[in-house]
Amino acid sequence: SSRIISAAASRLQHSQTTRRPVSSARPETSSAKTMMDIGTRRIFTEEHDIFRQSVRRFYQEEVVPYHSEWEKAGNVSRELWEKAGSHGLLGILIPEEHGGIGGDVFSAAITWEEQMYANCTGPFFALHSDIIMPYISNYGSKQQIERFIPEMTAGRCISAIAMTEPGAGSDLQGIRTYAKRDGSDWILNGSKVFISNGWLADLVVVVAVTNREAKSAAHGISLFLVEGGMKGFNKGRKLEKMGLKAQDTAELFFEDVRLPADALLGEPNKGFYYLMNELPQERLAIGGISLAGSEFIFEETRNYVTQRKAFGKTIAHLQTVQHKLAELKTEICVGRAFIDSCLQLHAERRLDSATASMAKCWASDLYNKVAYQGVQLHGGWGYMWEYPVAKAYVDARIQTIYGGTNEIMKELIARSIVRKM
Ligand SMILES: Cc1cc2nc3c(=O)[nH]c(=O)nc-3n(C[C@H](O)[C@H](O)[C@H](O)COP(=O)(O)OP(=O)(O)OC[C@H]3O[C@@H](n4cnc5c(N)ncnc54)[C@H](O)[C@@H]3O)c2cc1C
Ligand SMILES: *[C@@H]1O[C@H](CO)[C@@H](O)[C@H](O)[C@H]1NC(C)=O
Ligand SMILES: *[C@@H]1O[C@H](CO)[C@@H](O)[C@H](O)[C@H]1NC(C)=O
Ligand SMILES: CC(=O)N[C@H]1CO[C@H](CO)[C@@H](O)[C@@H]1O
Repeated sequence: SSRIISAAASRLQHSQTTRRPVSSARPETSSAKTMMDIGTRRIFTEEHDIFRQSVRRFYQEEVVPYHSEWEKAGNVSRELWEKAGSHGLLGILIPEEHGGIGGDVFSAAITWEEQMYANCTGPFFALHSDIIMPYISNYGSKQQIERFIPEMTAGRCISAIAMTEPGAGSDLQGIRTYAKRDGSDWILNGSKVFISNGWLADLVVVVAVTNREAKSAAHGISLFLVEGGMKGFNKGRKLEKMGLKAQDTAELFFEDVRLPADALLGEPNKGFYYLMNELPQERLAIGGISLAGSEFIFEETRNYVTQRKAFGKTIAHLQTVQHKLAELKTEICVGRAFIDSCLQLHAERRLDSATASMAKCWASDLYNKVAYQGVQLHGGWGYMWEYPVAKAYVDARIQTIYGGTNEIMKELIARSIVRKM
């Protein structure tokens, strides 16, 4: 019997070595030297590493040196968008035949992560590329795709999506913005608030009621492509926010804006259905952004405590500090495993709404926790704007609110639990 066991063991060993030689295994975040190391995580390949290197360089050269100036101005430059376009950082998930890059979700995730690792939250490329462009690519007509997608990929057409109104956020069915048919045209009336990229936007996907008599509000909502410069479309002020200082979050006003028939995206009264279809990718992006933000702040904090001295030693010598770092690292690595699993599922088109909601909810809560503890471990310096941890503290705060609040995420998760009862 020992012969049988050893034969089985050798077969097992053989199959393991042929499957994946141990020497080429990519370390996971938990055993990597730092959480931002290139060449880690089994979801990526060497091609992804090369791409990550170029994205990292882009952020260091084109974004970091100018970000403080943009924070003061309340918006990034248009030039930056065009540079991002020429580096192939926009529209990664959009098929090449539609004018996008035709990349995979792992490459898109690299751009989310590298932006957070550079601690620069001004340009909301992820919203443009991975949230808005899919609406046009998936539901747009041939003409709409040809007209907008290549310009968006090039960064010459900056986009926003306008759902939220002063009186309706979580309850999207409560919106009042109304588009009335007039012959083959539409006349759009209403206002939107908290619109990311809103100030710079050349193109806004506007969510409006088109049938007030629908059997439920969800059946009477449509999406419109509204362009900057259209008569009656006015941008209000850039809103003064707690964080995301370089992000141009704005108010938008529509006063009898005459829209041609081809401004309608997809079919009339299907808007709510389109929104529901596309939200998992938005939630995965926020989850991925939040988790990468947590990793960056963890590393900033680790660096700080190993340099900062108190009572004759670095504060990293204190066991309470070590335990806090151990706790945060464990939670981040647990979160990383889940986010990477969601990326993998999404690559296989198997990420469902409840799972994406878990990613968004968990990772954004974690980001807030890591930022809170990071500030605490930095002491008074953590309260100073010049330290990335101070920026992260306020930038993390929005992640639990936009893209559907975490309370709404729990509603969606819960629905998938009790449906089976
Ligand atoms: C910086 C920033 C950027 C944004 N970018 C955009 C954008 O680009 N486009 C866009 O359309 N919108 C955007 N938003 C809007 C954002 O998505 C909304 O603020 C968010 O969905 C919450 O809506 P609300 O502000 O109306 O809050 P409310 O819906 O009024 O919620 C208030 C509180 O009530 C809770 N609540 C509401 N309903 C329920 C429920 N059923 N169960 C339990 N709790 C509930 C909420 O969770 C929250 O805690 C942005 C907001 C900010 C601040
Ligand atoms: C902000 O955007 C405007 C265009 O709307 C532009 O003129 C300005 O240069 C931008 N600010 C900075 C600091 O780039
Ligand atoms: C749009 O609103 C204005 C004033 O708020 C109103 O006079 C006008 O009739 C509205 N247009 C439509 C098409 O409802
Ligand atoms: C560590 C790090 O990348 N810090 C950068 C954070 O962003 C600011 C610009 O807002 C840079 O000046 C820092 O170098």
